[in-house]
Parts: sequence; structure tokens; C-alpha cells
Amino acid sequence: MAFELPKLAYEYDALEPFIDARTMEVHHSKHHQGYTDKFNAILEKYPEVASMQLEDIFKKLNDLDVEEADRQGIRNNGGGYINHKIFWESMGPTKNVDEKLQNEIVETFGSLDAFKEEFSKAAGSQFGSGWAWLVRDENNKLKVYSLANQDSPYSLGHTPIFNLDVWEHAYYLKYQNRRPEYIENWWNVLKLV
Ligand code: MN3
Repeated sequence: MAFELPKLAYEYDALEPFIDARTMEVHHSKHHQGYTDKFNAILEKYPEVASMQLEDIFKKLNDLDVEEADRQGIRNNGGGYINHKIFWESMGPTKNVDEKLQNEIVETFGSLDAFKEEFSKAAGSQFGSGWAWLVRDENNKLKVYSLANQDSPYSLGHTPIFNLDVWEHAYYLKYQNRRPEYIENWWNVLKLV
């Protein structure tokens, strides 16, 4: 069983003007498709891994019975597969605020603005390619951080809630080197908060 490129719940131009249609199209149909294909190609060698729940593959990444080069391949390409899936699902053209989550965010970070500032800082200060994350840690506490490349919070024992892609391919066409502007505009298309 192969993992499929997830269909988006909205059109490529639905997040305009904050994320442009061309970036969405290339990001989804080329980048995400590429991760999907490479992930599946590795899994062809490991039917037991291919039949696992997607999240479990990353929770158990270090214990998978695979060659080391393939473990790294799963980390990178499988990470690219699951991280983008979370990314598309957390965005949308209309807000669908999760009140319970929002209350918990205010409780944990002091205010919504303080949370946004901390998250934006994590996204802005990630050196090179990576993602900013809101997760639940092993004690069910909300936490914000960034991880390099396609690393998954599941591999740290954490559960992702939403993420922000700060690889250049996520924003370069529209924003070039202006990552802070991309981050600021992204809050408009994050559904949950
Ligand atoms: Mn990406």
C-alpha cells in the first residue's frame, strides 16, 4: 500500500493574496508529490513499515528495522510527506477557530499575541530549511519550537497541532528573501487560531 498525495480541501488560488496560487501549485504538485514518490519508493523494500500507521512510522523512526540510509530517507522524504499533509490541513480560505485550543494557548502563553510572537520568532529564526511547530509534548503541554529540514515532532514523542513551512520553496516566488512578511501573512490563512 502506497501513501497518496493528499488532495487539498481548497483550490490553489484560495489562499490569495497571502499565499499565491503559483506557489501553492508548485509546492503541492511538485514538492509534495516528490516527497510522496521518494517515500513510497523506499517503503517498497519494507512492507511491514509500509503497512504501519503513518504517525507510528515517525514515532518509531529510530527503531524501524531498515538500513540506515533508508532510515534517513524516511526521515527526509517521509517527513516531507507527513509535514506537508499537516500544513495543508491547518490552512484554509476561511477561519475555523478551535476555541478550546485557543483558550489553552492563552492559558499557556499568556495571550494570543504573545503566542503568535513566539511562534513567528521560531519560524523566523530557523536557520536554513525547516518548520515551526505547535505541538503537545509528552506531558500534554503546548510547546512552540522549530525543527530543521523535514524532522517530525512525532520522533521526539510530541504530537503536532499545526506547523509552518519555512523552506524557501514555500515563499520564494512571492516573497523572495522576505521570510518575516510571509510569516506575518500566513496567520491570515491559518484556520485554527
Ligand atoms: Mn514545503
